[in-house]
Amino acid sequence: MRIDVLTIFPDYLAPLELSLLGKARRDGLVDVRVHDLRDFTHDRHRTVDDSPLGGGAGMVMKPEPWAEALESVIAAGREELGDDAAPLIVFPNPAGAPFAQATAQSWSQRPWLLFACGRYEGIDERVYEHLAARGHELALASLGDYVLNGGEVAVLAITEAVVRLVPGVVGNAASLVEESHSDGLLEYPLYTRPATWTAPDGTVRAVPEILLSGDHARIAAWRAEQSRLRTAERRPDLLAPPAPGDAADTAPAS
Ligand code: 6GU
Repeated sequence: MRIDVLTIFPDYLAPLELSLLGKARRDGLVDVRVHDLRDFTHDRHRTVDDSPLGGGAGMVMKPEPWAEALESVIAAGREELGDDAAPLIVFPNPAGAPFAQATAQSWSQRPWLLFACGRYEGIDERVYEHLAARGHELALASLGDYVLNGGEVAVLAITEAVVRLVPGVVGNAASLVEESHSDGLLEYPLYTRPATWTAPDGTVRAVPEILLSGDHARIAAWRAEQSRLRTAERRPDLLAPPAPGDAADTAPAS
């Protein structure tokens, strides 16, 4: 999988070198390239923003550097991946569709993701229009209902969620099946040895007895029930059927 990231803060993406993601890169499973948007400006101050037309607070990212940068990154990618290669261009944006495990599953099967990190109030709308008119596939993705200063932290989160689903990245594929959200529910509680643990305050805490029974069918049923109870308690929205016309009633954005 090829991943390009366009940002005015390339250093923000340094954690992509670490841990599971860094290993996936070294193993040749993902090829990550981070690009500085300011390299596609032509003025002395390397300007990427300007005040909003029509007035209002904050700054808006100018269309010229974005169009030039995206075109350049796509051309460079095609040199390596072939002329027919086409990225999914992802704009992390609090006004986007919610990024969820189903989105991560879908994107993990893509050969090429291109993340475009906006800052300030956002990117000039004509950049999206231009890309769509040129036949590019765009996705606006949000991490949740709160505002970050820019897309970089979202790219770290989205990339980690996506890359760990790429075959070969997580050693034990079975661990991806049982985790929270993979079946639409929260994960059941987990325990390890010692089966009877004396906490620092002297309280003796034993694991649920069924886990020591060796009865795998009953353990599976107990875990399924725990998942359901936990989901009902913490995330009832995951159990409620979506109302007709809700965003969650339609297929997730690819
Ligand atoms: Cl993807 N971007 C920004 N700037 N803020 C966010 C977000 C994304 N998701 C939640 N808040």
